[in-house]
Amino acid sequence: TKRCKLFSESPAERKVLGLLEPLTNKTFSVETTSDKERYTYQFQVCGDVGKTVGAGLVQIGHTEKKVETVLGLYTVTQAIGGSDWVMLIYSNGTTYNGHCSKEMRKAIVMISCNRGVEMGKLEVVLEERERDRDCFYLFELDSSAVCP
Ligand code: M6P
Repeated sequence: TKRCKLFSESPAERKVLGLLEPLTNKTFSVETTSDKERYTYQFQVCGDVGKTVGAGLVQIGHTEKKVETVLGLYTVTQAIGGSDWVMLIYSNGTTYNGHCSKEMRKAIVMISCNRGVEMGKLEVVLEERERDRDCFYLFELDSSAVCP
């Protein structure tokens, strides 16, 4: 997790991030199959996915061009930890063209304690884009790494 750059470095936040060490060096992938658009999402804890250096979470379209959109950079990370969960936030993704006042995309990954799995499956929860600012993509992942 050393490769993650915290938005605002603090010892407590660095410690929270350290909990995720067992999840590093692995690319988590998930495909969505909504009737309108299909996407593959790729995620790494403090590591690169896709073509953009620094991208920790990307969305790849299923069209011929395979358009790749950065949802967040691990070089702009926030980590918030609770008793049995860690919320990992990557900011400064590709800017929206028509939503959210054209701000940069942001990805939130909610990692929850599950003693039964070391690394669970990445799941897409939702994309919130119907607001002026602070839009986000939300994902979930289960892992024993964040268990108390
Ligand atoms: C793509 C995807 C969607 C996103 C949309 C936003 O289709 O990344 O997840 O909601 O772009 O479109 P725009 O940039 O026009 O606001």
